[in-house]
Amino acid sequence: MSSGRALCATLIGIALATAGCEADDAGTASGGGGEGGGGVTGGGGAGGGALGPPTIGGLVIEEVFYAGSPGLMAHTFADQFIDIRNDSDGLVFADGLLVGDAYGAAGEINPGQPVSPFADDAEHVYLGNLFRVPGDGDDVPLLPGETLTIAHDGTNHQPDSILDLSGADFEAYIESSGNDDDWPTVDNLEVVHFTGGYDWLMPVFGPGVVIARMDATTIELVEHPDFPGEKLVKIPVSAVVDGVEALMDSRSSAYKRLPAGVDASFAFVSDTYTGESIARRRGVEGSIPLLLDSGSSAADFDLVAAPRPGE
Ligand SMILES: [Ca+2]
Ligand SMILES: [Ca+2]
Ligand SMILES: [Ca+2]
Repeated sequence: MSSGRALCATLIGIALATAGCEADDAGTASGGGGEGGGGVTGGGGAGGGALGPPTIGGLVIEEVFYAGSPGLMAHTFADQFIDIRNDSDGLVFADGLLVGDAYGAAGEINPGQPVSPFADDAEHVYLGNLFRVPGDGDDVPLLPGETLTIAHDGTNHQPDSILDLSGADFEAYIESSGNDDDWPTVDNLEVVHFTGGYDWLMPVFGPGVVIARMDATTIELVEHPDFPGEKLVKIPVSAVVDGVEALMDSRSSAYKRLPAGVDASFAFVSDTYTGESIARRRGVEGSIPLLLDSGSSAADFDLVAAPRPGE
C-alpha cells in the first residue's frame, strides 16, 4: 500500500474517494508512485465522482519472495514477502482477504519424497497455513495500482538481505509460538490456521500461494496426511481469487499442489537462498489490468534477481 499513501494524500484535494486515507501513515510513503498514478488515471474517470468498485480487473498476486537471501553471516528466510496488487480500475477493500500456502512438497527434496495425496482434487486447494487481512470491510482500501505487502517479519532485514520490510502493510505474527517478534511498525495478520513452527515460513523450495475470499469461520478442516491430529484447511477453487504455484525446479511438475484451475503450470527460481523472487509480468504501462494473468504462471511470471516489495 505504500505507493498509495502518497497518492492518497494528493487525491484528497480533488474529491476522489478518500475512504481510509486518514488512517494511512503518510510517513511511510515510499516508491512506486508512478505505477499507482497510472492506475488512478484510468480508474478515476473525469467525472469527479467517488471511485467505485472495479469494472475490470481485481486483486492479483504480483510477487512472491520465498527463496530467502544469501546473508552476510548466514542464510535468512525472515525476509519472505508477498505482494498483492489492486490491478483494477476501482477501489478494492482488502479486509477479510485470506492468504495462505499449499500443503505439500515443492519437489523431490529428499529421495522418494511423496507427492500430495490431494493432487488429483481439481475442485479444492489444501492449505497448511491461512491468514486473514483484518478489518470489517472498509479498513484496508487499495486504490487502483496500489500494492499490499505481506511480510514474514515486518522489519529491516539489512544487511543479511537487501530488503527493508519495516514499511510492509502486514506481517505474520505467531504469538502462540513464543518465538516470533511483533514488529511495531507493521500490523499483524489474523491467524486463521497455522501448522508451521515459529513463524509463517513458506517453503524456500517453492510455495503454492493462494488468496481467497470466503467466511473464515466456515472453512472446512481435513486431517493432515503427515501429522495425526493436525488439520489442513480445504477451500473450494470457486473461492480462490488468485494463486501461483512455485516448485523446486523445472523437473518438479509431478509435485504440483494447486489445481490447474488456479494455476495451470508453475514458476521456479534458480536455487534456494539466492535472493531471487518471482513476479508477474507487466503489459503495456497504464493499461488495466496491467499484470499478465493467463492462468498459467510459466507464462505470467518472471524470475526477478532483486525483489521489489511494494512495487
Ligand atoms: Ca513473523
Ligand atoms: Ca506487528
Ligand atoms: Ca513487487
